[in-house]
Amino acid sequence: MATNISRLTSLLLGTSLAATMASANGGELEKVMKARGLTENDVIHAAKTYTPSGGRDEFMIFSSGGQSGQIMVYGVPSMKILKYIGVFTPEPWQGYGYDEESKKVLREGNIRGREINWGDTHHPAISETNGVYDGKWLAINDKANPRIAILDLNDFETKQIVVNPVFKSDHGGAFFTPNSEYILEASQYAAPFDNNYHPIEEYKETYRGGITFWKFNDKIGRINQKKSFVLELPPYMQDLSDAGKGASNGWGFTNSFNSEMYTGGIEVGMPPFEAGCSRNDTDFLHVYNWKKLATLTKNKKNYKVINGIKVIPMSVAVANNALFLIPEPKSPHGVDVSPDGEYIVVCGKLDTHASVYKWSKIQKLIKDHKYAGKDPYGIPILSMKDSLHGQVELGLGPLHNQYGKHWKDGEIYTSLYVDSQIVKWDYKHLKVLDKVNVHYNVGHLCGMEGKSADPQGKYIISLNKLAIDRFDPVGPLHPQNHQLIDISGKKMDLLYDMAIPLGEPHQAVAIRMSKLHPEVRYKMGTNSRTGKISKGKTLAGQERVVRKGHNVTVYATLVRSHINPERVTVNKGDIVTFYLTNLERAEDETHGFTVDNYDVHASLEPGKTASVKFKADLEGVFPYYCTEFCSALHLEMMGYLMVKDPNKKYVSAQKLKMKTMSKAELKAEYDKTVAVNTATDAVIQSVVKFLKANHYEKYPTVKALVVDALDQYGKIPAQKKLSDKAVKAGDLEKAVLFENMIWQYMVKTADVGIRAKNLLVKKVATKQSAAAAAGERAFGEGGCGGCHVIGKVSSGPDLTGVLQRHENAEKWVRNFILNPKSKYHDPYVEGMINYFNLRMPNQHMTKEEVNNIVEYFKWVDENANLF
Ligand code: K7E
Ligand code: CUA
Repeated sequence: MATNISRLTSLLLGTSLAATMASANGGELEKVMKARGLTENDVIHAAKTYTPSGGRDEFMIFSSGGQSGQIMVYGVPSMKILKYIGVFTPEPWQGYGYDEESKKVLREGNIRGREINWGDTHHPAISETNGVYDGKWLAINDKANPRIAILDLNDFETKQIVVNPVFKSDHGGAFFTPNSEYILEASQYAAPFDNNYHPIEEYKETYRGGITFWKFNDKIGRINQKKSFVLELPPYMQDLSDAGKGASNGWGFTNSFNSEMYTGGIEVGMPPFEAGCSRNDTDFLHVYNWKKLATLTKNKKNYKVINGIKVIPMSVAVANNALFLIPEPKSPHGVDVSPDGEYIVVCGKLDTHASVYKWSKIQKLIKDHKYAGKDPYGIPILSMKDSLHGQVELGLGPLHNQYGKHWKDGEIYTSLYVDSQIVKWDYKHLKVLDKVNVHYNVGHLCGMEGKSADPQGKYIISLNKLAIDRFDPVGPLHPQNHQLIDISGKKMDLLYDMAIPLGEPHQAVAIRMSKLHPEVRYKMGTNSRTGKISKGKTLAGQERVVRKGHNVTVYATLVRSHINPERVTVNKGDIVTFYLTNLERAEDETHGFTVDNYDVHASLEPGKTASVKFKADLEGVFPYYCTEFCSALHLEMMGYLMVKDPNKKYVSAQKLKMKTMSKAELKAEYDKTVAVNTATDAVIQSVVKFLKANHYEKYPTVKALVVDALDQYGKIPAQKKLSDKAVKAGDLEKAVLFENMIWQYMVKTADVGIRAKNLLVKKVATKQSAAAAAGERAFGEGGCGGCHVIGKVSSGPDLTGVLQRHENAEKWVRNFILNPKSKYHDPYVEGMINYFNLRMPNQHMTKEEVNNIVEYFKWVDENANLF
């Protein structure tokens, strides 16, 4: 491995591959490249994206999951998928839609009483402070059922869904204003704001577009629906939006694609929508002052209330100089405000140009009341020519834009749908700089914080619509393709194809990993969906079953490796609620819970309380169990729900006569179990002694493990008491069971304790040289550990002190590893072979690997006291 890295480094430094190959011993890399048909460029791309085991990424990507109604999370540059988060769609792993707490969130998304269990997610957005991503909250829209969802980036869970009460679809959301005051959501397909029927012939009079300004409370991360409002707009089919920032802070921008107000009608012999909607040469960019509009909602005369939300009529907005239109090339798609808010770049699908509008020019026209005309609804139109900074011909089908690190010099990237390219250009000096082919038909592109006030550069991800021949075939429905592009050099460099198997991810947002600080556990008893302590919070010792009429409530706890209680009997027809609290504090100790056949599931991360509820309408015996492989005794983490019919008489089955143990046998088993426990405890004590002697408390990660281990250990005295009590009562059978329980706790303690010890050894040992570290890896990967355990005699001798055992030992060891056979008749080796009944095999290590292993042995000897 180490040798490969040094070779790769020289590759990256530009040494020709052939020369490097010749000088490198073994030629392993060359062999692999040959076998897999990789070019030198492929290997460089691999080195730029490959993230070794345990390695971390620089950016985190939140991608819309499209029709899956979810959000997908992955890392850049590794492109490793980290999570799918249920948003508008049930997600069973996280219990989303299968436990009561999350169902409440999902059901907030009901529309006019109807349950909706899917969403068409398009545009995720991260909350902002001064226009910069702050890593606290994430919002995303559902185009099909106009809704916005809020996720908490503390635990990556969906916390709120709000339904737009007047829109019938939404596309231009979600977009945060620069201090997360509002989330903008523009409608798409115009429709009547009320819920009544209106004939299509009255389209111009009764169908409307609009923008909803969702008031956001960034302290608690929730939309306040009462303080939110809608701006009524003409039925122009509003498309994407962006909030102004910096110079244009307080304003918003929204595209549209049907200023013709065409209404289709293939079935009555009219040309289709696509023809009618693209007749005019220009459509309208909507420009509006949201700060002004917000103050208008303070006075009742400025708005109407429709379906419970305040709606500001266009006429009111116009009268208050808060709404303007500017022509833009026909059928535009993306509108993207520059990091300083001074430029607004619009790309039209049907126009080969990007149009760069300048805010100072727009502002001047507004200030001077210089209008080129008015639209049929009386909205002032500003001159396109006088608002433009300029236009650049980019290619066919420009859609979306992202800014680069050098945005001040004009660096911007645009996707070209029809040309299947990403183009790098200069929006200030209006020239094209570079193009790269993508595969195929790119929609959005995602820069690293590329639409914030502080773009980070480095990478662009191309979110392609078609994958065609890029991946192994999986039937007519192909995966989507996200392509990672390195933009750090002068030329863009396509690095990696990532298959997306979830839905069509329209847009993704990237944030620097260091801005995120997610939790590893909840405060004990937390209802994660509200952030408050659950009324079902149950601590150890408080487990109980409460019956009130037909309602049976089970207060249960889960901890490695049992669910308490383990038997619950109810009557057929009872309404059963299980409140489940995971008592663990240890990181990543999640338990799951389901009752077979009852379609419920909860994911219980450490500290969480969630509940499942169902009508026990099936008679029978239903196992319930933990659904996460949480521990060695995970399979035993189960119980029974027994549902009996109160109107039935059950005849008891004949008892089987089983042979039971004699008193003497029981006593022997008891003694044996106690002896095993005493021996196990001695091992634990030696580990504890080591941990204490080496000041484990100074290292937080080690300390967390020790706390968890002691937590398990602390449960032993209570069990011991029960065991002793059983002995006193003469019930050895029960005493053996309690002693077994003690052993289980000891195993868990030892399991975590030994992990802590290994970690601590690494922390307190002298620092490993690079060669010694490489040697340890070679030792592991070369299979040496199969026979040799450092510090212990295993199926081969202990290697601590091996460099003291022979004359000229380093050379001796080296030769032995490279050619073991040559020493089989050395008296010492012969003795070992006889003792272990094994011969040291030839592992075909390289000289460099063997040198490193010797360095590793030196490090072992320096730290021999630790093993
Ligand atoms: Cu697909 Cu932003 Cu909905 Cu463009 S949108 S591609
Ligand atoms: Cu808890 Cu499996």
